[in-house]
Amino acid sequence: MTLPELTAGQFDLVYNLLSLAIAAMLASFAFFVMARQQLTPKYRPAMIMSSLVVGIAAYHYWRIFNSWEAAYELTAAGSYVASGEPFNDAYRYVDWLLTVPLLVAELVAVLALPKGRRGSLMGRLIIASALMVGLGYPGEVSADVATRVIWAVASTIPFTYILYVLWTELSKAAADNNEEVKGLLRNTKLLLLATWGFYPIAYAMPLLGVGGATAIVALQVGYSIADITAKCGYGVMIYHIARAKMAAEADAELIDTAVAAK
Ligand SMILES: *C/C=C(C)/C=C/C=C(C)/C=C/C1=C(C)CCCC1(C)C
Repeated sequence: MTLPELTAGQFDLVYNLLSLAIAAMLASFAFFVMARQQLTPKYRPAMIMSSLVVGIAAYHYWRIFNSWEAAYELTAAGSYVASGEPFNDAYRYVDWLLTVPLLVAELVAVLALPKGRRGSLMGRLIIASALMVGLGYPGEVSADVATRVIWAVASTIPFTYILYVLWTELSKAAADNNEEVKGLLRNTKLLLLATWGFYPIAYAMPLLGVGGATAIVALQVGYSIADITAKCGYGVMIYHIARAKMAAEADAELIDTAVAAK
């Protein structure tokens, strides 16, 4: 893709958001590492995966940020033009290829399903995640509208499958839990739909008749905001689910002990 000329405001908006994303990922990494110690062993794998997700993303955002800076140069007139160095969009897709399966696994881990079910569920979801990201990439790097649409449609098939499976699993899991956990699981479903649904919308920007400069800015801003919410916000949500389930399990244990003592 050729890089369009940007106003200083447009260039800075992307620059500052990429920088914010690095800060958010690093802060979340510190939080998830410390939060793990507050959880019982059963829930720790979910927090370890949350830390891996934001750690991997912090590294990739740092690379994207440097690539953005190198791809543009300031003109005497105060606008930004392509420097001749390409802007590397592949970092994002490599990041998703690693972090999307981990995000899915994180949720399956916190639900603490029986071992057999968990294994087959994770296998199917990880394959679907890889397909979704892999099929989206050829369209992302193409400036041709038809190519962009075809790969988007192909990528939407595994995308719909993942959301459908996670949605039904979250609904099923809610049934065996108390009101607090139910509320958290419901909010997680909505968070998933809202954040994951944002990616195809950002992807579609260049198709919606939005012109060169606006399209690239909207795409970068959209993906960065979606990533911060889908990785940091979602990890915090998973932490709250684990805490609420631990509290419910501790209550159940107290009742068991009281009954046994009678
Ligand atoms: C942390 C990164 C996450 C959660 C990335 C999620 C990415 C998607 C849900 C991407 C979906 C896409 C489509 C459904 C169609 C168009 C191509 C994609 C890859 C943008």
